[in-house]
Amino acid sequence: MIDDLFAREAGDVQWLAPGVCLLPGYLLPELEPLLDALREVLAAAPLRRVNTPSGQPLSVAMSNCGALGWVSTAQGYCYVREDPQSGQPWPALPPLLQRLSWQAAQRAGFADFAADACLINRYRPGARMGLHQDRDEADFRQPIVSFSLGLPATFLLGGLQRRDRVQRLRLQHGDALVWGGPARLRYHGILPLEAGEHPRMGAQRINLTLRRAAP
Ligand code: MD6
Ligand code: FE
Repeated sequence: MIDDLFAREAGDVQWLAPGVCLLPGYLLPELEPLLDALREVLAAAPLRRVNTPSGQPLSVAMSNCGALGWVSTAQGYCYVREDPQSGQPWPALPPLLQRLSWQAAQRAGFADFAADACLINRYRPGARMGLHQDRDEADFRQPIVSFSLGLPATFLLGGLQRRDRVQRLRLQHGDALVWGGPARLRYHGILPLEAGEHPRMGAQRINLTLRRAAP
């Protein structure tokens, strides 16, 4: 246990592929303040089910915080300043999330990451995310920082072409994944969440993806 904590404080970094860096348990030392901040954000901008531009319901419920929020509209995917559900600006990015994402990027070798958008995804058992690329941001030199909370999930790490071979990676409660450089446009997804009950988070997985959306 002591070794385990020490490894975390020392900043465990695992390179899984060029540009893909896992920080196991990264969030755990600041978990409770992070959950407090998340609760406040979701009170102002509740999670909601959205449809793809073609009208298919996504199995994941979503919300956002930060200056920009990622939304799906009949015209396609884009970043917008206001929550379409309330007509109000998205809740501000909590300073703790700003710092945690900056620091995770720094540890992975990306200096000066300044997130302006945080997409919040909630998976219940059975929910999944099909293979996709993240390509709605202005500058692909900026990485994406992804935080996982609650039930474990299997992350699919594909290549730059949809048909490329897919590797599997397990994401656990408290993990950070930094994704950038040569990996920035790799296809990826999440397998259907297995049923379970997480001791702190219940029967769900929450993923926060922090991005620099504007130039
Ligand atoms: C998820 N994540 O982990 C979905 N995208 O639930 C993503 O789609 C994602 O984790 C880009 C970079 C990291 C990610
Ligand atoms: Fe993605």
